[in-house]
Amino acid sequence: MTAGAGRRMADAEREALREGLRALGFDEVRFAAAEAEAGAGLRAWLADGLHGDMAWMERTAEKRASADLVLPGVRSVILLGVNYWRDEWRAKGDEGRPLWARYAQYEDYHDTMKPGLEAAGRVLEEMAGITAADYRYYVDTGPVLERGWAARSGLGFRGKNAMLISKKHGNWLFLASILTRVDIAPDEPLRKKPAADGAEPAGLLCGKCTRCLDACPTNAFPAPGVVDARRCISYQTIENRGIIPRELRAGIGTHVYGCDICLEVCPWNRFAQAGRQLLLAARPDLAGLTLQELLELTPARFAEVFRRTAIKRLKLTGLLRNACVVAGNAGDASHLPALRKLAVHESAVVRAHAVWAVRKIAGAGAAELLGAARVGETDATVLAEHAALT
Ligand code: B12
Ligand code: SF4
Ligand code: SF4
Repeated sequence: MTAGAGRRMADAEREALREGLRALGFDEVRFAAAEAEAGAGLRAWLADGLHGDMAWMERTAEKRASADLVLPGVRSVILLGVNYWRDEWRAKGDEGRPLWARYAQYEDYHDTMKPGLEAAGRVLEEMAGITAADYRYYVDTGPVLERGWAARSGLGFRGKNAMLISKKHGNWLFLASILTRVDIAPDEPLRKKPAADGAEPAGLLCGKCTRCLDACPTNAFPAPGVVDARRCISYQTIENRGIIPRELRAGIGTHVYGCDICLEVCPWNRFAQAGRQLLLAARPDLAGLTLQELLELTPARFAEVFRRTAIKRLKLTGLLRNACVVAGNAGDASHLPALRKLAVHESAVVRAHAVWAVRKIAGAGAAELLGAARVGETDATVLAEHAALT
């Protein structure tokens, strides 16, 4: 441990640190004391299997519940928010194009925010007299309950939609955190008295509103503030790399990557203003892609269009799978030729969803359209989709 570790920062230093981090591009900078243990909700969520196949959430649960296991001797958590709202989103309709989660209409935020976090670390080192051994920073990827800490720091509150909602920026904030051994006086949470288990309650400033719970097309909220990831479009279209359960496909509508419905309907967004985007790189072109273009993506075109975005991690097969579901839901017969080609794609996952989409569009005529694709099919999952045709 270095000299600055464990030392209480003076108020003036603390405010200078806040300003220094804001100048780097973080729109919100808040502080929380690290002693809290509030893992009960996480443990219940995991025990109920609501995390689906995200085994990494299970593996890291104890660390997520206790910051001291991530950085022994941790005293404070610095919460950082980056506003990703764009004004063009308020006015523009989607003109029937596939929908992309707003957070994904940027170069991958994990990458573009990283230099900001590195710079933040250097500011902290200098101001507090510590070394890199006395802090850890994360943006989404670390074993940290970012929304819980953000609520504790007063950055916002946890909505019934489970999002960290800021009074100023609404639902449109990326979160990042720095765990540090420097002792920084904490900011006040919106609710001054924490719940008995240390958790910030969901829905603190929601009142009687239930818009997000009512709007979710796949009924993914078993309770306010709790998401059953297995039913969430975001999980199914991004995290699940295999077959999307048939009963959820209709609810996916035209969402080709992620879902913003429970964020969009929230009245707290009315105050959101366009972000400074100092740590983001917008990709407005993605929203302009047509469904036909997606269904015809080649490996080379996929690599070119989705370079540096988070979507590249889904890989071409994942995106084609999602595009098939969107095409089935769109019900436009002009997509049938592309879908018939995908029904003989090298990936069984793509084939299965293409067969489903042809059936949705062509109904009784699907068996004839897919006759050639069925010949030679050996994969059990794809055969099950073919069998459902009759
Ligand atoms: C796993 C995950 C998912 C999963 C599960 C979602 C879920 N609701 O848990 C899936 C794939 C479904 C998902 C979807 C989305 N995600 Co996501 N996801 C995560 C991730 C990696 C972990 C979340 C987690 O721990 N979930 C487990 C549940 C139990 O935890 P929780 O919701 O935080 O609630 C518990 C804690 O807050 C705790 N708690 C309460 N008070 C306190 C106080 C203290 C001091 C502590 C320690 C804890 C604590 O108790 C709560 C439960 O009882 C985080 C990044 C991170 N490291 O936190 C991003 C994150 C939550 N996702 C994010 C985003 C943007 C999304 C999507 C909007 C993407 C999209 N458009 O498609 C959707 C929104 C869905 C929704 N309504 O939640 C952002 C949210 C930003 C914000 N303003 O809230 C995050 C923070 C990533 C980031 N760094 O910006 N996501
Ligand atoms: S992101 Fe979409 S599918 Fe997931 S909980 Fe919100 S509204 Fe439901
Ligand atoms: S939509 Fe309503 S209930 Fe849902 S988070 Fe926003 S204010 Fe709360």
